[in-house]
Amino acid sequence: MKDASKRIQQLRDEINHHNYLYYVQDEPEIPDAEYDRCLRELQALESKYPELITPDSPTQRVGAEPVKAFGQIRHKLPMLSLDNAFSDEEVSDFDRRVRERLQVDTVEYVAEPKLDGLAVSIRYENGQLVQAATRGDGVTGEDVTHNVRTIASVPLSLRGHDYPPVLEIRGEVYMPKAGFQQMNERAKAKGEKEFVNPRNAAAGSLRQLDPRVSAERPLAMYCYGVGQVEGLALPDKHSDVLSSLRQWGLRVSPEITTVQGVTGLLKYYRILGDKRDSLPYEIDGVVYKVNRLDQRDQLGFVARAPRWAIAHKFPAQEELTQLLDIEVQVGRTGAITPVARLEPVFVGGVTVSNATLHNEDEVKRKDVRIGDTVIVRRAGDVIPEVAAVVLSKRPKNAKPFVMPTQCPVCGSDVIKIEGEAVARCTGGLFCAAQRKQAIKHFASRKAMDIDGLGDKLVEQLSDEGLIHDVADLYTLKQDQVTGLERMGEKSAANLIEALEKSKHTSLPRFLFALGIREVGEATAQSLANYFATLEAIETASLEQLQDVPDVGPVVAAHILAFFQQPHNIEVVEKLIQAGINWPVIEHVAETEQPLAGQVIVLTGSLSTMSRDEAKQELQALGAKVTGSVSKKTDLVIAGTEAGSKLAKAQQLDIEILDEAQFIKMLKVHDKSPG
Ligand code: I6G
Repeated sequence: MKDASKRIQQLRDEINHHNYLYYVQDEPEIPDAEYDRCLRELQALESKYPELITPDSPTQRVGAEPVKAFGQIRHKLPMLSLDNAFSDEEVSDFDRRVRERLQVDTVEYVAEPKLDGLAVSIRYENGQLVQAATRGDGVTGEDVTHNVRTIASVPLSLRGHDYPPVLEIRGEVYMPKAGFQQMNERAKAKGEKEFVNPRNAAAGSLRQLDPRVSAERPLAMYCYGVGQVEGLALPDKHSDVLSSLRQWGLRVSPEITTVQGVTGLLKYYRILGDKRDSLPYEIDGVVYKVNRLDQRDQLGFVARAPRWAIAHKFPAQEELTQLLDIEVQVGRTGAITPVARLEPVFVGGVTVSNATLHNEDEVKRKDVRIGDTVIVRRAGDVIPEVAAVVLSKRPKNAKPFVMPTQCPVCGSDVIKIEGEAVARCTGGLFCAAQRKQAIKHFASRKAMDIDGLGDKLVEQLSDEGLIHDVADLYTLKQDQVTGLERMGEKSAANLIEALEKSKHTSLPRFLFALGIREVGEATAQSLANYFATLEAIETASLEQLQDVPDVGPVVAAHILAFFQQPHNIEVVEKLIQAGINWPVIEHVAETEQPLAGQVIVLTGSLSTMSRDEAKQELQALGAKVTGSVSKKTDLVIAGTEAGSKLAKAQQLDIEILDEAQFIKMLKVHDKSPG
């Protein structure tokens, strides 16, 4: 027992020390795993000797029972509020007033970030955390001791021995941006309501009756000052007080610094403003405080705000405004995004009149309706978004959003496949919004392989109005192309030649080139194998499409929707008219294909063909080519330098062919190259 007691104390000291290095110094010394090991050892010892548990043990952050209601705590010293400055002039005025009252030429200030969180006061008696309260109305706050104890960066006991017997510290509890994002992503995945911003999330988390809930929330805290202090005099400068707090294990922002005069204040404001987006937490401004405490006493207070401090605010990142309408935008890939048209509002430093609503599910989840008053948020360079609706301000005639069934750009059907969040325009080949993307894909190497038709040239040809859809490519004349940026006679002639050459293709390549959603190379190959002709694919039913190996309901729905659009069919016909052709595929029923149902893995490099070519050969014989070896694999084809996949195949006793055997197999099925 004596040994256990000694070890328990040792572990507690060690854990507290590492907490200090991690949270206060921001310089962890040991890996997380080692820290966890110490904590687990302590937990094990304490459960064996429960009589040795003390409230300040690092294992005792979460109290056992939820509270029934929040108690009220009267602050021994009021928690003040701060005056605000919104411009450089207002900061200059503040500095002038301070200098005049103090009758000095220049003043030393401490400049600090103003975190967008929740102000709290935490009381330590003889170094032990005994109480924590919210600011409340500044005189009385709520008792949140049980929840503040769960915040890992708040020490349960102070470091060292030279702290005042009574020390009340003041600071801001906040939720780091990363933690906020993760929490909201989790809430979203579960279909739960998300928090509007980290501040609300911090407030909601601190105001939990059950500390186990708070403990799950990623809260943190920075101290910015002191309240009641008894039994020991503190240093006579604020900057030194903050250093003392750090020494006692309390977390103080590393961004805090001393500056001289108004020039120093404004320079700090600019520097922190530039850093704002890259900080791991949200700040809504900076706070300037006179550094010398005797000067503070001289300056005193007006009403509830000190004359010796002021908050210099950044432009707000959230504002209220009216949602006038919801329109939809069609993206390059056909994704249809609802966009809020707003009564223009100044937010995040710019005037915002449009904000994204992401997708239909988001609109439903946030219950956004036309006519609502909404919170618009613009943080940094991020696209402005409608963060939430103010339901109490909803007018009676607020109108729910209805996703259009026709694309507003090209009139094709809009479909939303079950399980997908995004609705899409199905006029991929024709829709002006998707034009450039469709042409780039069509020309790409694995599609029509049009040599020399890169992304830049597609942009130019589209912007010059020379092509509107993929079929227009085949109407291009050399003299139309000559004279475009970096296009001389020779390059133009080469392009026309490449276009001619591309006309001789294969059905799988052509299908892939159409850019039907979810139809990649392998699916295109399977469709060609199964149906043999384009007409058969164009007219296939949903059920027939699903009979193709690898084509499930989602892929089938995309294919069906694509060929149901008259505009897409028109473009396909224009392409055939232009002379696109492919060798006739002898129709082979899937069951008659020699490798039907076989799952094959290619690994290592082959000397006679590329992996892509080998894959196509195998798929043409009905095989399914996959990327990893498993029990479901029937055959592995191993070229030179085959590594772990070959080893796994040997281990699983799967049949393996080398390149020579593979070529022989293709020959047997009359599919050998050359
Ligand atoms: O609400 C506050 C946020 C940050 C503050 C504050 C602060 O310093 C960084 N400082 C004081 C003195 C007060 N409120 C009253």
